[in-house]
Amino acid sequence: MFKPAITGTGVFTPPNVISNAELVTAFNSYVDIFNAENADAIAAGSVDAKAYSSEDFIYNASGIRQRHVVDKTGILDPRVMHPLLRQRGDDEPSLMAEMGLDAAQKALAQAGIDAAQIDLVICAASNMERAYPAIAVEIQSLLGAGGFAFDMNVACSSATFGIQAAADMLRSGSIRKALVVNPEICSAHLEWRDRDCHFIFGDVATAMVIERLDEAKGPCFEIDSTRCATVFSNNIRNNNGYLRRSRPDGMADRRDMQFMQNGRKVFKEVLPMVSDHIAAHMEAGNVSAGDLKRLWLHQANKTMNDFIGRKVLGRTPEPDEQPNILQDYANTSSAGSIIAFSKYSNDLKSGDRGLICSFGAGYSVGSVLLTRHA
Ligand code: CO8
Repeated sequence: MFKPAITGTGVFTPPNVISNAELVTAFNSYVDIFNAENADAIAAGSVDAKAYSSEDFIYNASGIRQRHVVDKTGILDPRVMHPLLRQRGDDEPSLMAEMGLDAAQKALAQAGIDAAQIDLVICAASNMERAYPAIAVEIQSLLGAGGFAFDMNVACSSATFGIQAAADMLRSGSIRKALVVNPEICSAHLEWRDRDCHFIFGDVATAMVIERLDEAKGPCFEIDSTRCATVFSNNIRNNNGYLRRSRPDGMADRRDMQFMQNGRKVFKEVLPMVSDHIAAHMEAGNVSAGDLKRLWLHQANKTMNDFIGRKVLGRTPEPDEQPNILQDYANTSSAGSIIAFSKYSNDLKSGDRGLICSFGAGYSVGSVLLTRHA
């Protein structure tokens, strides 16, 4: 058995930023247009008037101040309300592959290895821009990596489930060096016309190099253990899919073809699931709260993270013990905890322990216990 370690991380951050103020201005213009165009139906009671969004609500409910997106012009145009992305030819890199490639190259540079040494690429994300060929195989080809590649989707938990898959293959010896890549174009499957969720998501890509600990060239994090769990729930759902065309109203602009959630229920049901999951993982790994120097949690909601941090540590965490990035990036699905890990891990000392935990649709929860080697 070989010991796996995360030896490099990379983050691709799209340059376009949408502040809460810009988002709410665009949304409220859309509401004015919608209510004016449907004035008769609203007066007759057959259509509900839409209500304004609010900056205060967004920040207080979620902790989000802004989000990065691949296109902001379409999202902020009240007559469009979705990103405008050009159609790419089949001989051009796909957008997910392009974003993933940028993050992967940064991770490889940090690990100090060449792409040709990689023998597994996993593209782990909450949505794939096409069914096949796998985005991971395209990234493998663009990088010049060897071995094999595949896509996997466990929504917000994709990255931690990807770490477990790669770490287990590395332990058994079936692979030697892996890249887990998480390109998340959340803006393209978010319903920007729904005030309950229009503020939640942003776009980003993250990547991690996972190698044998004894082959690490510099400081790294040994993967001590991983733990994944799923419980079926309809409270976070997207019904888009390849059967759409075959249904009577197949191509209609249906709300359920974008991200839908019952946020309150998710909040109430996922919190105990995550807290219990982490406690069981720590107990199995003989890790006490006092052993943990850092928590890199899924970045969906600040109040949720504050609660989980208190539960895990048994006290209110200091800000640097449980760093949040969601104020700058919003929820970036599987990439969120990895952005936090990438940006807030280099200061840890040899022997320090930490835990990555992601959670979301499925429901799904994945945790990774790490030890720093400096
Ligand atoms: N402005 C003003 N008022 C608003 C707004 C708004 N923008 N939105 C809602 N309100 C109103 C509501 O209508 C409601 O009014 P009323 O009380 O009159 O009915 C009131 O404010 C309170 O609304 P909520 O109960 O919805 O507010 P919450 O306090 O619950 O906050 C949150 C909403 C922030 C969504 C919160 O519930 C939350 O964060 N829940 C957890 C969600 C979560 O973690 N989900 C994980 C999803 S991510 C995932 O799994 C990946 C999926 C795949 C990626 C998809 C990419 C697109």
